[in-house]
Amino acid sequence: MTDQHEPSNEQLLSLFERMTLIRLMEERLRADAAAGRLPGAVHLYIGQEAVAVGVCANLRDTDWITSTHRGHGHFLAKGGDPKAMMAEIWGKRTGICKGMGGSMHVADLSKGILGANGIVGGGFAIATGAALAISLLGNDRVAVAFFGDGAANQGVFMECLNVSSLWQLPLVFVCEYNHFCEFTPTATVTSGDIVDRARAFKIPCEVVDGNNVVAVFNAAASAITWARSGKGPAFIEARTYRIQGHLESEDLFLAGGKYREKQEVEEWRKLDPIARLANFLVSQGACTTSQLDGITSKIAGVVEDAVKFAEASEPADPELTFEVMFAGQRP
Ligand SMILES: Cc1ncc(C[n+]2csc(CCOP(=O)(O)OP(=O)(O)O)c2C)c(N)n1
Repeated sequence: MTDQHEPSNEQLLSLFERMTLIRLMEERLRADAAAGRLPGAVHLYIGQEAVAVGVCANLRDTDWITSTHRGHGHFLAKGGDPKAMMAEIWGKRTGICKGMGGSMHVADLSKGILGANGIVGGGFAIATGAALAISLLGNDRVAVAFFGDGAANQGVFMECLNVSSLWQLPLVFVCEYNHFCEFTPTATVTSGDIVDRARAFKIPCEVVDGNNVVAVFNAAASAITWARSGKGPAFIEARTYRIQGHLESEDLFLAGGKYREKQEVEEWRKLDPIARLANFLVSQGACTTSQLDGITSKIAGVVEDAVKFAEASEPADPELTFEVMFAGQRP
């Protein structure tokens, strides 16, 4: 697509901070889900933080993203408010959707976050529509569709590859190849390589190590520059791994069954994107371990404040249900 855009040390530290925010928010959600304190399901993004952060670091507030059911990382990476996200997941009226959407629907239009989505593949057409709007309005925004390797088997993916290429839309597809579709290893339900589907539509593609935030940042910088300059869509496949279960209560679904080996998870833990970035920064002399520890402690405080805010907030207003479900017309 275009040449390299290496991040500065300052940018690398900011990537570390944003990835740490996602990780600590989710570690806390994990603990609260296990303790039965959260209403509804949570799908955690632990291990995939480099993808959302590496891509969104190249975006502006005015750019659009669509997300998935595993959407906390995208929301925070794009600048969503941690307190408002936490309160939403807790089902509180101070949440970003007034507690009506929960984990799978965190959205903030003021930050260009068109929403997490409980419909697998639901983000493709929304992002394509946003990119069509950008194109018709003639501004220099871009739209990014984050999606999973499972979603790539939905038919709408082909439709959106086709029209975005045909109409040269400013759209970047970001496939997060985390190796699983719920409890099914992707390789057992996917023919060929997902990236070849985009290539067939003459869309420029790059496959990157999704646990290396610098690699993702560079690929995203090229893809976003390409799309923003009116050359049409671009495609990134980020190879990563889902460390947590499909959702936090997956043991109830599995009823003793298993779909992967513990050893495999442990091997991927060694490629933890946050630890890798920390090692890189320290080995390059870009910062010291104690500086990184300082960032982590600061973020732990942000997470604590978000939880306190959510806990202290009032539950969602049941009356609002009619308004948001029936667009003002009560049955
Ligand atoms: C249209 C639709 N079909 C099925 C489901 C059930 N479902 C929820 S998540 C999921 C797997 C998605 O896998 P992938 O797109 O790879 O995302 P990941 O969970 O790995 O992040 C499925 C089949 C759904 N939510 N929506």
